[in-house]
Amino acid sequence: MTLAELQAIYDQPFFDLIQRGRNAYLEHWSNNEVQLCTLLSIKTGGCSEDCGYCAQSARYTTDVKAGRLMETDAVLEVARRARENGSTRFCMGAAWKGVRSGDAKFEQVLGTIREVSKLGMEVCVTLGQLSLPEARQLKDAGVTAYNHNIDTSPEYYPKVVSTHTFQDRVDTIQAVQQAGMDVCCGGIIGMGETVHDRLRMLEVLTNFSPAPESVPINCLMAMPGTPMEAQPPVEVFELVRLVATTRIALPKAKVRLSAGRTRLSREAQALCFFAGANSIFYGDKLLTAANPGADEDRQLLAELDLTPQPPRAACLAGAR
Ligand code: SAM
Ligand code: DTB
Ligand code: SF4
Repeated sequence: MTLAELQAIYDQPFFDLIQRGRNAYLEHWSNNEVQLCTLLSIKTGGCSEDCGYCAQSARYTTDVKAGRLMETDAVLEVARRARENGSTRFCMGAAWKGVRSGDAKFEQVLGTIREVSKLGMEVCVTLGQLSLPEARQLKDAGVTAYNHNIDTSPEYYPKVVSTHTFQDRVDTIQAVQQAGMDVCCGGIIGMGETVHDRLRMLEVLTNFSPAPESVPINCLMAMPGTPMEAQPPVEVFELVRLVATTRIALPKAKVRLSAGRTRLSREAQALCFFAGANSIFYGDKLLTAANPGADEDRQLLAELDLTPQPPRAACLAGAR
């Protein structure tokens, strides 16, 4: 899609926009299902990169304590619990600039993935930059999707990060596509960017080939100690508009209402679901920051008559 097309969609009267989002959703998805994904930070903090929003960067003094790479058994325990609680996707994140074949830590993660993938959930990892060999190894180990966000427009990106480029992000995404993994790619709003930047980000996403399988929309969680600690919260109707526009532009993608739900009212979240969001992070913690409690989310979904999306048949087939 072109920027002008996206702008025209976004600028419609609010209720026309969310109705179109709902219609695009109904055309492509089973009615009223929301995918539940659980996140786990398997390697927290101490990251070499300077992403201005991130509490895990070693460059900022934040509340995050750097940790070591988690052992496979400890990860498996969390993954099993996530599955028992109803999650059908498990996403493991590492605060790394990237990964390289042959590196002992990467080998350890591959071993962990081989075990987690036996549980019958979609397996997602987010480990930073990689090239084709690493992408192929991840795919062979059982990863179904790789999360790597472009985060904002190409123009605004250098204001957010200086230690790698927007093109570096795109190169990693291309390697993931070449290896045949699903791409999970979205961004953050509320970092001081304009609506134009948000739509430019969507323009880039719609021109990926293939289109991303899922699109996380994060609202900035202003983490104390980061350069963005004083950013004001996102305007809720701007979030709903972006969700609807994403749903219309990428009708087959899972649109994941991601970080920042702790600041959203139940009513605001309901509007996001109506506009086309059909996935959330589920469980009390994101990577380092808070998420609504699982009980609270279960209750909200029940009151809205939303049901958890079942796991994909292909994932169940591999399950023990
Ligand atoms: N290091 C890897 C990378 O940069 O891709 C993986 C982990 S990184 C924490 C994953 C994503 O989390 C980022 O791309 C960003 O979109 C999101 N994120 C991190 N901190 C955030 C914050 N404070 N608020 C909202 N989203 C955030
Ligand atoms: C994504 O887009 N959001 C998730 C996941 N992909 C890895 C991470 C959100 C992180 C929020 C801040 C934190 O927990 O530190
Ligand atoms: Fe490191 Fe990823 Fe955080 Fe950037 S977003 S500082 S690469 S963990």
